[in-house]
Amino acid sequence: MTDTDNLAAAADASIAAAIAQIEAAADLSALEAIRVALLGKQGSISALMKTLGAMAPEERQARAPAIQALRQQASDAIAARKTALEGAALEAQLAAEALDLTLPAPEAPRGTVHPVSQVMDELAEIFADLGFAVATGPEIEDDWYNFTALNMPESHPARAMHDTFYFPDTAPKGGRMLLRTHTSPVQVRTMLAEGAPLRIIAPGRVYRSDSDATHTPMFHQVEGLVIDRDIHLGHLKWTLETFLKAFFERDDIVLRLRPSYFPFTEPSVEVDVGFALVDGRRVLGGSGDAAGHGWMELLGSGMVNRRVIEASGLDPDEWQGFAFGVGVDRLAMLKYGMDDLRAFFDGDVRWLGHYGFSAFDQPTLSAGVGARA
Ligand code: 2U9
Repeated sequence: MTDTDNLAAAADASIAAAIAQIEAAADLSALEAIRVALLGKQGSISALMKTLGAMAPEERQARAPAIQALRQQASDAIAARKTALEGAALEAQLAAEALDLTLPAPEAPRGTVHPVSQVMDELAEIFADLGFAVATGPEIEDDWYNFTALNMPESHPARAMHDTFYFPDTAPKGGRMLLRTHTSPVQVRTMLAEGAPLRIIAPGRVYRSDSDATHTPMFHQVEGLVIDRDIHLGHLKWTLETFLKAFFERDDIVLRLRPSYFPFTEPSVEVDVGFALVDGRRVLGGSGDAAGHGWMELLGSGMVNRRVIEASGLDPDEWQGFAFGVGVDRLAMLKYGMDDLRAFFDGDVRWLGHYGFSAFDQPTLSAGVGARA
């Protein structure tokens, strides 16, 4: 017998063993290991194929069909085993993931969306329609962003009026760390990061050391900021009117602007909304000057002080803007008829069950932002 005869005989014997091994492969990775051992670059059948190259042409002609048949047999057996294993794996998965469609539906979820979250979603929806993006920032601030950049230097009396919660640590810029007393530092950060023009609202939690029936140490604000060229008070009034009409879903909302003072705006205006007394309850709408009507202070606003524009990295001769601020909790109470602010933060599931919203009630302008299903 020649060397090749020996090799072929050995191969014949081992192919039977190999096929037995293939058929016994328990899973796809065991099968792959066998494939590599037989048909891989260093595999035994590949080695046999290489012997063909060294043979004389007549011998090669004689031997080649058997060797190629061997390779074919092995690869057919591997393919067949692979199909069988994959089928079994799928069957097992289907059996494990079977759903019993005759089971009763799970109990409806009982969680609700807190009115503050609902109102924040409504605000985002209304202002998105006016081209405003939502901006957020840290609740732990340093006094430069919270005060100094907003035209309240160290000695400014307004700082004392904010009842600030200070941390014992010192801020990176040397000032003090604090819990933000308003969301205004978000606008400063956004102007510094993005420049102008800009249209943003900044909703979020703010903190003041103040606690009674109408004040909680943490509450929610939304502030708005528009920075562009040639912005004036008319833009401010139109924007607030459009926002409040959409939010309260009434076309007869009337605003009254009164001169006021805030360090970060100049001129500053407080905004009152007209209401009617209906059965002793205040219902927003109509002029506050009509008989049986009155004015309710709702928002603070004004043209952004040029010193604030400067501190935020912009040229106040080129860029102007208006800003406003309003309490989100207050907006929620007015719109949804809640009378005790403290209940907002009690986490009482009965209150949430009563005043909360379904997660499926996404506010949309087309359906009325506060529509309940
Ligand atoms: C920048 C410039 C100006 C935001 C403003 C008010 C007026 C205001 C109060 C309303 C009720 C706070 O929640 S509240 O107690 N807010 O009166 N806020 S103007 O002015 C800004 C903000 C950021 C850069």
